[in-house]
Amino acid sequence: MTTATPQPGKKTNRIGLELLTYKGGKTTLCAGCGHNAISERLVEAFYEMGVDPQRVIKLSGIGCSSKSPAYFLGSSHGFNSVHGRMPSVGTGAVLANRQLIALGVSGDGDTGAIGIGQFVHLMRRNLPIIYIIEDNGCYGLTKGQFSPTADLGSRLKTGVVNDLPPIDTCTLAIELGATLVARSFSGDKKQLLAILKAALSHRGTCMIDVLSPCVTFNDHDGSTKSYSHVKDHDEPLGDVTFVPYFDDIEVDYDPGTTQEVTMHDGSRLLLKKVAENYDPTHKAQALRLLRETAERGVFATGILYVERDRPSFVDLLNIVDEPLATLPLERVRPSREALETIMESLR
Ligand SMILES: Cc1ncc(C[n+]2csc(CCOP(=O)(O)OP(=O)(O)O)c2C)c(N)n1
Ligand code: SF4
Ligand SMILES: [Mg+2]
Repeated sequence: MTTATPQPGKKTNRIGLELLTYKGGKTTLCAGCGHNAISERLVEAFYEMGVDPQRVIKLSGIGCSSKSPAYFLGSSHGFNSVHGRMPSVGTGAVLANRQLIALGVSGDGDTGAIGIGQFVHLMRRNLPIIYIIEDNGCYGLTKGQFSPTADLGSRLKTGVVNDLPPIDTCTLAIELGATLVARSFSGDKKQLLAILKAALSHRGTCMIDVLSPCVTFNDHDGSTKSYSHVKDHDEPLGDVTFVPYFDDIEVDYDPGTTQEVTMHDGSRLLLKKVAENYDPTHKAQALRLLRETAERGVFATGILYVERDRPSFVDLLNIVDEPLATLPLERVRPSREALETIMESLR
């Protein structure tokens, strides 16, 4: 547990920590990169929710996006893994210590290309993890080649046209079993912050695809992942408001147009609908919406799908509450008699 001696006059959160405690190293990413804005929202979300940074493990693969955990939550645990292999490292970490709050940061290349096999199995397990894809439609770190989320017909700076259809990671995540799926835009501070806070209250896999323009290689006319294109083609499902359990203030909303989802810890997610009759707990409807908006060339943003009551992977495995990582040897090593009984049963 992070200990804090609040300084008089310094603003702190509900566990007595200053915003500074949630920051990380100075970014080495390009100025204006969407990934930097996502790091800033993560700092705010963890601070405002009063999460103890020492309970957090940050996980990533390889890419500009995967470098970004160095720029927030400097006192948390961290594991910068091999390209596309973050899901298996994260699964191991959560199973070894179920008390950890796991935050995975990946890129559209790290997830959609080399890591797609690991990604699909992570999504179907409902492991408690927040999995963010910082989605710029290209391999930023290796100079901007198309990634598998690049839209059909989008153009590189060099004029090369993408002639392959994209993978929609939100569709994939919903189809496979992730229990909170959202899409947002790095430039939409309010929406992204509310989604991150909701994710921190969810018990299961949260997959958040954040459109995050690469200003150096993919921010020109002809790109569908540029700031101007995303701004013009963002179709929010409505306003997302998040009320944490410890901050149960009255919210003024019209029940006819707002859906309330109570999260596991008692927090409330209020989804003010723009799209008539959109129900984020209805899987088929969420998949239809993604297909229909993609056909029109727009990005539906907000909480696309949420399922509250599915057991998480750690519950399914009946893992004891006490972290396996801290159990003493005598409690994890079977006795000689137990081993002999097992050997006997295999004869
Ligand atoms: C095994 C392996 N193959 C290829 C690479 C080269 N490589 C490094 S990052 C990267 C893609 C990164 O793209 P993305 O995940 O979208 O991150 P971004 O830089 O766009 O944020 C590639 C292909 C590598 N590091 N390791
Ligand atoms: S190359 Fe692109 S993705 Fe990488 S830091 Fe620069 S702007 Fe961001
Ligand atoms: Mg990328």
